[in-house]
Amino acid sequence: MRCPNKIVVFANIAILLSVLSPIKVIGAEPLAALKITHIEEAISKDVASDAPFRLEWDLIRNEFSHRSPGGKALVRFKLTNLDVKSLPKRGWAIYFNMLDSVEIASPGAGLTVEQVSGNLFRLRPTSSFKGLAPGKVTAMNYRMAEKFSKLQQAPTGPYLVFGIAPETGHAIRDFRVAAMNRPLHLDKKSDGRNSTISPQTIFKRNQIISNLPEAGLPQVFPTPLHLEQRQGILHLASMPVINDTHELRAEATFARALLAPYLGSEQNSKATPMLHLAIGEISNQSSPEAYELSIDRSTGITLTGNSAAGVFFGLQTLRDLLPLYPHPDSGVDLPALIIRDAPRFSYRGFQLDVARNFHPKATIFKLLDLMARYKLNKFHFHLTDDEGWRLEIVSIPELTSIGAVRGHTMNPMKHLQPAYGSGPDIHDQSGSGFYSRADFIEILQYAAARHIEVITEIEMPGHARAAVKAMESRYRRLVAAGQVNASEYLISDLSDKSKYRSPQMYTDHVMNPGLESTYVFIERVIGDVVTLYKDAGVPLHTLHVGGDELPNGAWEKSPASLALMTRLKLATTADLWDYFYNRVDQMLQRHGMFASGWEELGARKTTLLTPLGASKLIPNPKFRQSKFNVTVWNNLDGAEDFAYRLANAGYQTILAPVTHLYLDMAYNKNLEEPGANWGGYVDLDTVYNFIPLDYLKNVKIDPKKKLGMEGLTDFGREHILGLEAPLFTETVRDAARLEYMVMPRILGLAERAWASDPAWAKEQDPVQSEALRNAAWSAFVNVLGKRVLPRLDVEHIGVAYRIPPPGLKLENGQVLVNIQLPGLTLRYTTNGTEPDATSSLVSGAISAKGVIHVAAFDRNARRGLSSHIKNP
Ligand code: TNX
Repeated sequence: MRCPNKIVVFANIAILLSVLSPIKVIGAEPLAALKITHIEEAISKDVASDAPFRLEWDLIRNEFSHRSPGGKALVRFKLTNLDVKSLPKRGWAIYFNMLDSVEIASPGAGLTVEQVSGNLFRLRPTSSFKGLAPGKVTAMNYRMAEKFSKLQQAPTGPYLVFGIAPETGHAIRDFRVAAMNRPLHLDKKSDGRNSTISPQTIFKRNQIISNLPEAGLPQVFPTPLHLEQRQGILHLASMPVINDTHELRAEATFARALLAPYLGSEQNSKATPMLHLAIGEISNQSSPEAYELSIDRSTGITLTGNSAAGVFFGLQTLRDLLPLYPHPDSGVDLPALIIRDAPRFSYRGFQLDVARNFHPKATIFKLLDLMARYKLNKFHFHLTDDEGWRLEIVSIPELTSIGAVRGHTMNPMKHLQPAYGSGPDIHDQSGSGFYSRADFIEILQYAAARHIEVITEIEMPGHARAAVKAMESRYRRLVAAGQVNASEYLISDLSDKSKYRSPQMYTDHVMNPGLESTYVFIERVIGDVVTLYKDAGVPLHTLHVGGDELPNGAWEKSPASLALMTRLKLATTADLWDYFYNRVDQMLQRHGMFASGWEELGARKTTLLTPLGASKLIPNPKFRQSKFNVTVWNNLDGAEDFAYRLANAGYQTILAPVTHLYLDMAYNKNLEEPGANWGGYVDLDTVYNFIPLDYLKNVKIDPKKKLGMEGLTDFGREHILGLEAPLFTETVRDAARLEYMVMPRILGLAERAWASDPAWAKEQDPVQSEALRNAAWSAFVNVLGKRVLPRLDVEHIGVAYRIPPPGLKLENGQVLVNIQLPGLTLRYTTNGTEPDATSSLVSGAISAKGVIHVAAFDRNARRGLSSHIKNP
């Protein structure tokens, strides 16, 4: 991973971050080590050299007042001139990204902070700035609109621009985010309460987990529907002859690849029983993904699927039955058994956002492999958003030549500006990038071979800034060239005076439904996507057409929208919304597809008469008869039951609640845990605890509010297609971070989506239910820690799953240690250093005195987050 700016973080945070962060943490570098360039020399050559400045940022304090009980953060920038020349009084600015808006820019010391666009801000001198002599330091304070509770809220990707070379950005590599003195800084009452998850709290949480003997653990993950152990074992001495049919050629190849490390690739038909692969009928199971796997001493291995997908997922089960470590010389012993298995839900999805930060094809392949391994079958590909358009559309090259490039420019018609710390360089690998036609076809085929459907998302009408800017640029270029049809694909009304602001702070990012060219554009994109699937030889059933978060106020002062509303006698912009999606739906239908979208696709914003003016989402009566698939993400603030209301109204519903399944939420509130927190914190057990068809049962809602909420009806049940875990990537810049956020939480999703409703979820008695849940949870984490995750280690796939921090407790002068994933190796030190692969093993209570640092390690000696405690 490349990062344009190293963040230097002091002291303990630095150590923690070094485990976690894609941001490279460096020690305090001596000044001499920094490459100091004469900035003037660079400017004269128009070279984007690094800026010879040090920038420091820190939180002064969170402030809580009557007017802002949620808190605001008072923060500070400090700038040190490391150049041999003075920084002039004016004619420069430092750009950076930041996820929060600036509330008060107090122009202290002649500096101010202002928003450029979206999450791009700049620090610049005001008229009272006196310049900054070499070696001198200046500082300014400002306020953020929210309290500071996650490191991700700190600025990222700073760079300096001089007015005399306004297109050249000089990265400020010496950028430091100061350590937070947590209790004082972060907590409302400055007493440390509630501001962190301590090792003691972790210990308490982990106490319900028993360390179970490996031999008795369930062998197959996710839990199969029916498993019957038989007498005896089947011994395979060499690669079996695989008996398959033409439709199962790919599965046979996959089976051979699975077995080869254990048995070599040479077949010996006399010595080894056969592996029969077949498509047949699995009794009482209608799912095409159902399979039956029989392992028998005399007949060998027989795997039958209702379709090839069933056979494929059955092979994933066979993999689970293989020993962890291959011993090619001694062959393989498999337990005699029969497994009859089928998924609980037909939709078992994972969503990846590659717009905010681009992720290369290799990462996608790795993810698809992981999905297949855990029997997930829908890859929702969030390819376009405000900060990037990542799919080559041959008919409209500007979408990627402009919309897939981020870097410094003052001219938004050239390419997009930096976002999420991508920095000034247009070659930043997370800021810029897209999948070419060939790449995308390869991805579609790779997924199809694993029985995964790729659901392509083209975001509209909001979250469309990359496309809006690219099309505006195209328009201006063609107008300048005197072309008559310059506006062919224009999707924004250039005379729009509407005032709105998206959650990502954009004010110019929506497609306009009043322009006919908007529909021409969408039709063209759909047409190109259809061709891509056709060329890949992969069936296309649906396109995800976005729909989320159109801000209030959009379209309202657009002459084009207003003209259309007058012409069609539409009363509100909500009617205009219906008109827009009706047309999009018709286009999809002409291609034989149905529309998928975020929940807003099936929602209508209404206004409650009492209390006056409060807005309420209702299932949109207009599209009830449609085949829309809606991905329901918002289960906050009165919308807790909206997913069920949609399903009850007849919408085909996919549950993706932010509070339980959003993988961009941090695991917990500790500052060093990466991720966002607007929807709460999502630990492994949060995902595990989700009860798909009765989730109101165990979510925290004010009981008074809960009373009026709708549960799922039997009619609604028929419309719940399944579950999806989305990963939005504002804070995910590289593969290691991505894997940390996905794994192991996605395994909680896999279990919920594939396995039957667990007994604890159905049990009505709360005490019983709790006891059942604790036992099931214990088994689950033991399976993960002893079978599922070690297999990835042993196969050297290199998945950087999160290794949790140990729980610690002081008792009778000893330190007790536990861990969320039993099976990981625990090591400790007593001299204040971080444990490494040679540190002492934890083999019971630790009686050593001093500050005890403990960390868990995987089977490749990769260390997780450490915890420490003082044993006086
Ligand atoms: C909301 S959830 C969004 C995304 C953001 C995400 C961050 C949804 C459909 N929209 O645009 O990336 O929050 O968590």
